[in-house]
Amino acid sequence: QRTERGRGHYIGGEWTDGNGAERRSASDRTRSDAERTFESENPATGETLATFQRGTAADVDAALAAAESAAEAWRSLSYIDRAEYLWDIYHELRDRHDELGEIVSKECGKEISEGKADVTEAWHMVEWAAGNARHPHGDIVPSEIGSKDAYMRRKPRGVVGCITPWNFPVAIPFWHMAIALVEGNTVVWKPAEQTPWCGQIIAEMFEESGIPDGVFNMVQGFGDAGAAIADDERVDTVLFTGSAEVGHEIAGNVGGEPGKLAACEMGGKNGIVITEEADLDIAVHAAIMSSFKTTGQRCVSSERLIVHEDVYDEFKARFVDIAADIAVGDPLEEDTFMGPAIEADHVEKIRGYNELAREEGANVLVDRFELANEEIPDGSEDGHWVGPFVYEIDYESDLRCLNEECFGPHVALIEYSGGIEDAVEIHDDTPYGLAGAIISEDYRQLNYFRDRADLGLAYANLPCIGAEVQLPFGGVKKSGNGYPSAREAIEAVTERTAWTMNNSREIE
Ligand code: TXE
Repeated sequence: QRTERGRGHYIGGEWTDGNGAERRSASDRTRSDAERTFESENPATGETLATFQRGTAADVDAALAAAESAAEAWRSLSYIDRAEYLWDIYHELRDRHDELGEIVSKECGKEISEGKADVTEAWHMVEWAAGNARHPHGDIVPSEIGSKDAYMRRKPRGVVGCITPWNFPVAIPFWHMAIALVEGNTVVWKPAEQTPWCGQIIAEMFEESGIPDGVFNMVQGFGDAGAAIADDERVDTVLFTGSAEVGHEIAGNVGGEPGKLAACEMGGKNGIVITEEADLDIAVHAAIMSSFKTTGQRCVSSERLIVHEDVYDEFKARFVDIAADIAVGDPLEEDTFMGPAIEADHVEKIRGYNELAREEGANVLVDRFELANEEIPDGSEDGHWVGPFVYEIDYESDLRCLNEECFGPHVALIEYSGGIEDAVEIHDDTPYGLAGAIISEDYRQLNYFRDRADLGLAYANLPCIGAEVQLPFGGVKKSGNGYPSAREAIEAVTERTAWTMNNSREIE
């Protein structure tokens, strides 16, 4: 089988495989070809899609130099002129929606409608960021002195480093980059190592848009390349979406550098509260979607269902019935609900959390972790298959299975008694605080949850998934440290200048 070779990194308006000796240190030159490349894999089949160049600190260095030298000319353009390049990409995303959606499905295993939704979300973000170029970018405020004007004006921070995960390989990069670019920053981006093909296509879109050389740069590779971006003093803002471990490391390092900012969005141990006032049709739908869509691999996926004792038995019976029967299979088939996990290591991580739950006292209700042979699509035996794992467990504060993110189709049912305050206490009893939902017909319970639960994204009578680019997207506690995404990212990629101007000849 022929393996396609990726085009390498996109730096300063050129594709490069990064093997140029002039940009390599002596130790880089002695590395073997195998160490310089990595493979993108189809998680549903295990087959290699293409081989890509593995970026090094030297490649990041070249990309940052290109971004720095393009910065002055780029920030001098008007917002509207900068946005023109993004509008080009917006049309491209729309025109190639289905084709790109299929590539997302192939490279990250999402079932096809979700693959396409990833592209839809990307164009929503680009539309918002480019449209925002025509909106006000500051404030005019009253001054304490009659003859004085007082403004807040925004200006770009400079070079923005973007580091993104594999689970939304098209949407999340645009959540970071579209705003950063329209606001006048130049960008160095590292896509996730699991989805370099999507990374290459996005870089090609920027190339075709005619954006000036060096404004957008992309380096393929692993965490070492990500760290080289995050640690470099030429980077003014780091936008990161990924694991809590890496996000906190980046935020911690950046915290030691005055003038540098990091905005990081990490995972969650999200919960859905189903009260005694819940409509159970809505509750079951919301819980199924939130637990199993994207094979549980969304930062907002739910791994805890906190259910009132009055409705517990009925909810459990209905939820378990559907989970036991969910269609796991070929992500390119329209009737598949759940595709595979992203990679072999991740299957082992999920296995570990399923076993941990058993050790910690779980009563397992559905265990489809090892799929039956007939469930695995023909010719896909090497895919990274996992099925739903559902358990009930007596709530205890320090159980690891109720505190740590599994990032798979692994979900706990927890029965509670008492009022909404008791449910929210359990809900908040994790180190994370990203997303959560409440299912209830009582507006007092909804409002209590909205106002008191520790989270950044609260859903009422909806699945605990989905995002609106017009709203902030991020969390509290271990889940968030600034907003690298959507509307609020504007704060991380701009400086505010307080401008006061004397309009009279009087000297104060
Ligand atoms: O994340 P990483 P991974 C969670 C989820 C998952 C776990 C690990 O629990 O199981 O994280 O996933 C780059 N400096 N989420 O390994 O390692 C890396 O190359 C700078 C939740 O995918 O954080 C990739 O581009 N960069 C999450 C990006 O960081 C580094 C989505 C994310 O990789 C780096 C993904 C370093 N030291 C995982 N190390 C969500 N919020 O949805 C790695 N990277």
